[in-house]
Amino acid sequence: MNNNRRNVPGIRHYAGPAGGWGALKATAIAVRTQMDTFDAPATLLRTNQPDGFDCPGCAWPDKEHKSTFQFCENGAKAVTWEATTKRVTPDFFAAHTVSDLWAKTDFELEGYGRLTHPMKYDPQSDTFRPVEWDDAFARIGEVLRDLSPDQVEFYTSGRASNEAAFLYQLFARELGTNNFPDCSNMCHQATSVGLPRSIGIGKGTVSLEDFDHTELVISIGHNPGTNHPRMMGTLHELARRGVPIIVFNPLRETALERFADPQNVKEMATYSATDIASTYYQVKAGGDAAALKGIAKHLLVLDALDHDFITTQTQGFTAFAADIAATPWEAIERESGLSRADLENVAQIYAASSATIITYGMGITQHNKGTANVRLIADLLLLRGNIGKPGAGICPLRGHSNVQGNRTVGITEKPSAAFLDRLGTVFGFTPPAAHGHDAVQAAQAMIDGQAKALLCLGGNFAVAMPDHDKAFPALKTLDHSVHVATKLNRTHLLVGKETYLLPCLGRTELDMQRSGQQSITVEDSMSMVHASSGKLKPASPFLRSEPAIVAGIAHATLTNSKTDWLELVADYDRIRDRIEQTLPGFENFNARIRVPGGFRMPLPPTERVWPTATGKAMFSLFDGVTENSPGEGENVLRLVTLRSHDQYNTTIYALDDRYRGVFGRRDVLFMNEEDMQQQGLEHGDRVDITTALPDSQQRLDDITVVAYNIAPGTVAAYYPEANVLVPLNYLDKESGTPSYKSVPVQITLRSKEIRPL
Ligand SMILES: Nc1nc2c(c(=O)[nH]1)N[C@H]1C(S)=C(S)[C@@H](COP(=O)(O)OP(=O)(O)OC[C@H]3O[C@@H](n4cnc5c(=O)[nH]c(N)nc54)[C@H](O)[C@@H]3O)O[C@H]1N2
Ligand SMILES: Nc1nc2c(c(=O)[nH]1)N[C@H]1C(S)=C(S)[C@@H](COP(=O)(O)OP(=O)(O)OC[C@H]3O[C@@H](n4cnc5c(=O)[nH]c(N)nc54)[C@H](O)[C@@H]3O)O[C@H]1N2
Ligand SMILES: [Mo]
Repeated sequence: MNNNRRNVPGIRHYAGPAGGWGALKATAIAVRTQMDTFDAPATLLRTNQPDGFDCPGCAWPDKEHKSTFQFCENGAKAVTWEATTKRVTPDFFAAHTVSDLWAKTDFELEGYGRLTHPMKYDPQSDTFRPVEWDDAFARIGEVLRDLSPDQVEFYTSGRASNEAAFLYQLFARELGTNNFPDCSNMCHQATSVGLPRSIGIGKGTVSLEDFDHTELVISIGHNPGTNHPRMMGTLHELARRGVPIIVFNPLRETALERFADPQNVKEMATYSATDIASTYYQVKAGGDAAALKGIAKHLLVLDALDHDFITTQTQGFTAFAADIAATPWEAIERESGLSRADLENVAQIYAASSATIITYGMGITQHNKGTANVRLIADLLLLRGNIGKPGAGICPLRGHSNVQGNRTVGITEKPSAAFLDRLGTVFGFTPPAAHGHDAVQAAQAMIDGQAKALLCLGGNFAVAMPDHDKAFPALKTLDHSVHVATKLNRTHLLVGKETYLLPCLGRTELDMQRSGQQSITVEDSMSMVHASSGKLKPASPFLRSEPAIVAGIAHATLTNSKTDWLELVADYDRIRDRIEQTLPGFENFNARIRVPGGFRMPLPPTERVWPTATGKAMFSLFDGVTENSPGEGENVLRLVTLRSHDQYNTTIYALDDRYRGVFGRRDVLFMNEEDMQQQGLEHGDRVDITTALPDSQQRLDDITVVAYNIAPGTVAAYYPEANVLVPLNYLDKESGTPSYKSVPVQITLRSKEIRPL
């Protein structure tokens, strides 16, 4: 590392392990700034307990939801952010016009606190004004009835409960559309499309118990120290047991290198830590397919295959093996940025393991060959029979805490005919058969003027999407937008002709309906479904639950519905009964969620039953070794957009990214020193970034270059600031997932003067 670097405000080298005392301190700060400290300990202790609420932070499971409280800094931030004592009241809105609010940062907007009252935008005063719930429902119903159903987009963010999501999809389908853009379209859609083709189901196959029996973990393209913090406990345990953990990631992520477990008294007392990755390969962004092909290539040479499994359980092996054998090492090395010797080494370790788990995240899916990437991971596992045996399997790290459950209960723009049939039979209507819009298609429909209304069950649709310059103005042309939300964000400020802001209860809060206190259910990354019951006093007496809001709108809109919506939400057991009648896997739903820990959804591949078209697990063919669009021009680098340690998607908790050594700012571009030298750049230089794709005019100005331990050829910047650089049509054609992790960019020097903070 170069020791003669200039001093750049807010940029410091971080030398310690992840976790440890730093994590405890950060939690204390989160509590102090957001919550009444008196309530905080009790609230945090209820997270992921049998009678408590499910952590809204991530979808990593807990040991049967029975364990003692698992400390988790980012879980604590998610909880305190929701349970904050700050409020956004009608008085607040009266004092701030929407134009004033637009000038605030995303960090400030959410930082004002919880929404307390249903609001309607008033164009005359340019403010949101309070409205009565029933008036809002009646007017929304009137508008929706007047539109053609396919002119309405029903967005979902994956925090919604199974109960809310099920009612929401029923409502949209009774209205007559399958337009279900959702956060999953920007996230694990490549998994939802790729895995069914490979193994017959779009979900991971491992359970927490499998981690107890595994002999090798290969971790590709995810950052658990920040995004799946409870997974660190598992990785820590494995590392101490001597299980090799091989990491593929262009950035050196601190938590994957060294972690001090705050639950481990000895490590805390002695300021020691555990090495996590046994080997760390800094693959180029988008170079994973090449790396996976390299590993497979050597495995074939070693003949370290499970021939019996391949013969009896799979199809497509011959073509797969021929393609791998024909892929030259030179191409593999060039595209992955890794050496043949390194990849052969991984193949050898893989060959020696009799039970392997491969975990992966956005580093795999958010590419223009995301679906093909996912399938290559499945291929590598199939080669050694690593699906459907203890200690082995595929483990996609899901995003939002219930994004998987949302999909299970019907949030999809491409529903199966069997599901629609059943839904129609149970609820007495004919659901629309035509496929609807995903997230990018919904945005495009708004840009083209075809979509007239947008309903958002949570989330921050416009900001999470690529290409803000196109998406933002499009939202403002809508006739009607409705946002069910806990906190204010920028999407809400993109007001259409008529816009409603409907405040809802969060996970942590007590949900009382006519029959009494309610629980909701969620499904975690490992297909465990369990109940979650909030206990805190709601942020305001005017809040309604998400199921109640959806039912309220549906009741007001669908005047001929055979469903008694208000009866359904009076007792969520009734919603669950309907889910049980509609969907396989929910037998005895209400009884089974009353057992602590809940139950697991059926996962046929774990028993080597493959619900694919052929009844076999299917090998895939990855065309070549590269991404689709290499970009144009000189000095093109590949931009990765990622999350800091202090954010939850578009929610910015604070401006630090402790483990990457960034404090009090987010306007940075991480860059390898070799690339900097080649382009004549210095640490601290200010640059402009432009997208290097045909016809693209995207740019992001005045970003500070930070010398970083990142693979050469790869640069990284924060999401959502860098979303302006991602073209809306730059995506994985198979799944529609935007290529947030591989945007070809060029960098030009703007100023050598260091930007003060
Ligand atoms: N605290 C917190 N928790 C969260 C979230 C949050 O924002 N904050 N978000 C939630 C959601 S919705 C999701 S989807 C997950 C996201 O969890 P992650 O999948 O961990 O998401 P990212 O931050 O986007 O990080 C991706 C990682 O992939 C690496 N990477 C980037 N490109 C490539 C590549 O081409 N190849 C490889 N091998 N690696 C690459 C990056 O360096 C980074 O370490 O986390 C969930 N949990
Ligand atoms: N460049 C780039 N873009 C990305 C990504 C990336 O890696 N890079 N990642 C993508 C991914 S993986 C995802 S999942 C999407 C995320 O997209 P979204 O899910 O749309 O975004 P969030 O930021 O999670 O939404 C935050 C908002 O949700 C609301 N909210 C919070 N809790 C609740 C609740 O309990 N109920 C309701 N109704 N509302 C609530 C609050 O108003 C808050 O402002 O972004 C995608 N965009
Ligand atoms: Mo996500």
